[in-house]
Parts: sequence; structure tokens; C-alpha cells
Amino acid sequence: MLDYVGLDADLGEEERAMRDSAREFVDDRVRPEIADHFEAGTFPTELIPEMGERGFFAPNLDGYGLADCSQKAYGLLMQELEAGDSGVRSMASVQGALVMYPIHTYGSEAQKERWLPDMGTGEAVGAFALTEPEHGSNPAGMETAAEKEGGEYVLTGQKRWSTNASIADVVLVWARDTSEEGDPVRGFLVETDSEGLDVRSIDEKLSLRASVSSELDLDGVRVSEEDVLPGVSGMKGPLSCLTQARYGIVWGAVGAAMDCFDTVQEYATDREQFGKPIGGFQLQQNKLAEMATSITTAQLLAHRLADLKERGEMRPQHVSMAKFNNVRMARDQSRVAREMLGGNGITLEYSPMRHMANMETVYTYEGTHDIHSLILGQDLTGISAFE
Ligand code: TGC
Ligand code: FAD
Repeated sequence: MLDYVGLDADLGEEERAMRDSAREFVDDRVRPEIADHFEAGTFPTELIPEMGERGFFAPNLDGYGLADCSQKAYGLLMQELEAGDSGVRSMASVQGALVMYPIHTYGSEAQKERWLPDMGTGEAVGAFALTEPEHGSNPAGMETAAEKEGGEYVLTGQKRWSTNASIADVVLVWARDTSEEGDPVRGFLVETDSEGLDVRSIDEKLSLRASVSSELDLDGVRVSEEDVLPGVSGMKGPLSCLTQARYGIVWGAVGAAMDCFDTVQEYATDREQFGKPIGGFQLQQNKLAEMATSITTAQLLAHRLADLKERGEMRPQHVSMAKFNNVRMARDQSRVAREMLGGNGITLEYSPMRHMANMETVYTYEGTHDIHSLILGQDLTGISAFE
């Protein structure tokens, strides 16, 4: 896959091993089936235990059977999974960055022991429910409430767009704790067989079709106070998880674009029109040059972010800049790749249009492109556009 400035040469053994394992998994297990799943609107659930076996869930965390790998190794994993399909990377991102990370960081010892080993192996699946039907870009407006009754909380409200929820064992629901001054947001680990919880799949999607997206109704769902994440309260809880997941998206978007590039580089040398390969025409060469340059720039940003994260110097605004740039790049370049494939490009036989459709979701979730531009705007001016 594209590595124009030789970034591979600087990878450590662990990073190369993770990259190769994920690449092999995508070649053998994702590529042969993913177009059918995309067409059918299904997620290949049989891959979940295999992903667990290969250590693809939260390998950048330590203890509880997790690998404690470098941030670059984790990024390369996300890159390779999304080269297969954004739905596969999403499944792993939600499991690792949005459910295992908060349990690992803010959970009690009992919560960690209950969930992390099983989620690491893929025996248990998690989902993250922050977004509500009326509160997407501004989750701080959430209405879902948790009312304390003795040693329990009673949760009431609605959540929308929760990846994995219909196949999950546990959903991390963010809700307002009405028993405390100011109704701070707290995280509740809700098992999906809880009474009063209704989980429905959202099937009418034209993007991220090989992924489970769900909506949730919580109608008096009772959870023990032992199922509340004790280590955090306020919006910092969910927003800090988003930083972890957005880091994975920064790499994943590059992977999707790399897959598009590989496809059209080969096509441009094979496909002949006017008696020669289309790659011999200046217009097509210009498209390949733009694509390779944009991807390489995005790779450099992802690699730099990994170094900052490893040193503990990565700020959420750094991640916003990288998501802003890399996802826009993948969205634009997947469209150019589709165009270079001519009519064949609109079929499921080639990956670029599938990636292009997926990028509409990736551009929107984990903070829309607009929201990341405003986060950067605030950082650059000191003035918040949100207030
Ligand atoms: P604000 O007042 O700015 O901050 C509240 C507290 O949170 C801290 N904080 C962060 N910490 C870590 N990482 C971040 N990214 C953080 N952003 C804020 C902040 O320091 C503060 O801490 P403290 O200690 O002072 O209390 O919060 P706000 O409510 O005004 O936030 C504004 C805004 C727009 C930035 C935020 O609401 C936002 O990011 N909105 C976008 C919503 C979003 O991204 N939703 C994603 C839902 S999950 C999803 O899409 C999963 S997709 C599946 C997949 O990944 O594959
Ligand atoms: P809105 O917030 O209503 O935005 C609509 C438009 O207005 C956008 O273009 C936006 O950029 C713009 N806009 C909003 N505010 C401003 C502003 N201040 N200035 C300028 N423009 C603005 N959420 C979860 O909690 N868990 C998940 O697992 C999850 N998975 C998802 C999977 C899929 C397939 C999708 C599509 C979404 C998922 N989400 C998830 C939800 C996702 O994070 C939200 O869709 C996203 O945050 C945007 O919210 P919204 O859709 O309500 O759009």
C-alpha cells in the first residue's frame, strides 16, 4: 500500500507486526465478503471473536489481558481495518476507545474485571450511547435522566445512532444524574437484557451499511449504583472518550484512502482507452499525483499525532485538526478514485464508491467537520463560537 516517503522503515517490530496482522486479516477475512455485507446492510459478526483473538480490541490499554501496544501500532491497526471497510474499524473503535477505554480509565476494579477481559477477546460487545434524537453536535443538551432510588438508578430517555448496540452485551449510556447538584452527566453500564430497554436497528442507511447502528428507548431501566462509572462526572467523561476514538479515525480515514489509491493505481495501468493505458494520460496522472500527495500528507499528520500521544503531549485540538484534514482528504479522494474507474466505479466490485459512501458518515460522526473547524477556531482565536 502507498508509502511514498518510506514511513514503514521507521516502524518498530511491534508496529510492523500489528500492521501485518491487520493487513492479513483484512485480505483474508474482510475483502472477500465485505461488499456483500455492505449490499445486505449487515455486519460480519462472525469476525468479532477472530478480531478478539488477534488482539484488535483496545490493544493500547494495559492489564486485563490487553497488549499495552504503542499508539502508533494502535493507529496502524485502525488504518488497516478501515482499508477493509469503515464499518469494521467502527466496530473495533467503539469497543476499544468508547467502551473499554472509559471502563479502564474511570471504572471500578469490579467493572474492569467484569468487562475488560471479555471485551478484549470479543466474547462481550459494547456500545456507546451519547447522541440523542434532538442532541447530536451538542451532547451537553442531553435529556436522558438517571434518578436515584435507594441503591439503584432509574434511567429514562432516548438515544440514537449507537454503533453496535443491537449486537451488544452492554451499552455505556451517558445520562444526567438528577440526585446531584447541577445534574452532572455520568456513565451508566446498562446490560442489554435489562427490563425497560428497547434497542432497534436503523436499517435505512446509504452509508456505513456494513455496521450496526441502533436507537435506544430507556423506559425506567434500573441499574445498580455499582454500574455507574465512579471516576468521572460531567461532559469531560464522554468527551475524553471521543478524543480516543477520533484518534483512531484519523488513521482509519488514511487507510480507506490508501485502499482507493491502490485500486486506481492498478486500474490506471491495466485499463486501456485510445490504444494505451489511461494512466498514460496527463489528466489521470495528475489525479494520481494529487491523491498520493494528499494521502502522504495525511499519513504524516497521523504519525506525528502518534508521537505526541505517546509522549502525553497530544491535545484534543490536535486530534480535531487531524480529523478535519484526514477525513476531508479521504472523502475527496475516494470520489476522485471512483471517477477514475469510470462506469465500473459505481459497482460493488471496486471499493472506492463504498469508501466514498462510508466517508459521509465518518465526516459526520465523532464531531462533524463543521464542529472540528469550530474547535480549531476557538483554539486559534480564544473565542468560542458555541456560546
Ligand atoms: P466544553 O465546555 O468545551 O468541555 C467540557 C469539559 O470537557 C473537556 N473536554 C474534553 N476533554 C477531552 N477531550 C475532548 N475532546 C474534550 N472536549 C472538551 C473540557 O476540558 C471540559 O473539562 P472540565 O474539566 O473543564 O469540565 O464542552 P462543550 O459541551 O461545550 O463541548 C463542545 C463541543 C462542541 C466541542 C462538544 O460538544 C463536541 O465535541 N461535540 C461533538 C459531539 C460528538 O462528537 N459526538 C460523537 C458521538 S459518539 C460517535 O459519534 C461514535 S461514532 C462511532 C465510531 O467512532 O466509529
Ligand atoms: P446535528 O448536530 O443536528 O447537525 C446537523 C448539521 O448542522 C451538521 O452539518 C452540523 O455540522 C451542523 N451544525 C451543528 N451545530 C453547528 C454549529 N454550532 N455551527 C455550525 N454548524 C453546526 N453517536 C453515539 O453517541 N454513539 C455512536 O456509536 C454513534 N455512531 C454513529 C454511527 C453513525 C452511522 C452515525 C451517522 C452517527 C453516529 N453517532 C453516534 C452520532 C454522531 O456522532 C452524530 O450524528 C453527530 O455528532 C452529529 O449529530 P447530528 O447527526 O444530530 O447532527
